[in-house]
Amino acid sequence: MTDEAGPKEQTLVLIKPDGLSKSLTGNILTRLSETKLEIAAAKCVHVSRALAEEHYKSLRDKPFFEELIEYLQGKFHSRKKVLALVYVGPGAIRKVRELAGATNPEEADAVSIRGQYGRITTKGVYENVIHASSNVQEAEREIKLWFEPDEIIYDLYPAETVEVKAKKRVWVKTQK
Ligand code: IDP
Ligand code: MG
Repeated sequence: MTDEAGPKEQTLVLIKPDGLSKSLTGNILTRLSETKLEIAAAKCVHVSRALAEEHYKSLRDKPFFEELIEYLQGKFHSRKKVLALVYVGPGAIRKVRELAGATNPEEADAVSIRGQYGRITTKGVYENVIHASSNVQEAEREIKLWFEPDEIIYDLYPAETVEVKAKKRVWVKTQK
């Protein structure tokens, strides 16, 4: 449950499958902690094709789109998942983008996260270990795509309670 008013700015961060497969999670989170932003949500996600396509829908017409979708789904890596996080705080979008570095890891500042850890594959995919929202509108769209309201510790956007009738998996009760 959330009970506090949301902070001023928020951004979606994804540690992509290459970051997880290369055991870079700790390093990347340490770099992100330099921003002094706060983590307001975090979870591991098995990325469906539909989620990957929706996330990158603005790139649908690019020649690298198919590889990009497969990359985000972890098809090229041992860890077929991403770590999704919401960072909140003043200037969150700009601060994380700066730390992430340029999209092309070979053009990224050498000490940025993508400069340090990214690469271009022989297939031409930019494996740049991290996603970061690029502006306020994209941050809102992406955070709402990856997280439900109660998975975030702040009320970042207006939410409502609706009645749903749905099946869900629960833990099997074991006898003690
Ligand atoms: P961004 O991640 O820096 O915001 P976008 O243009 O939104 O960059 O592209 C999304 C992702 O698509 C990039 O992070 C990268 O993995 C991949 N990508 C972007 N441009 C290219 C390209 O020209 N060739 C191969 N992959 C690309
Ligand atoms: Mg982008």
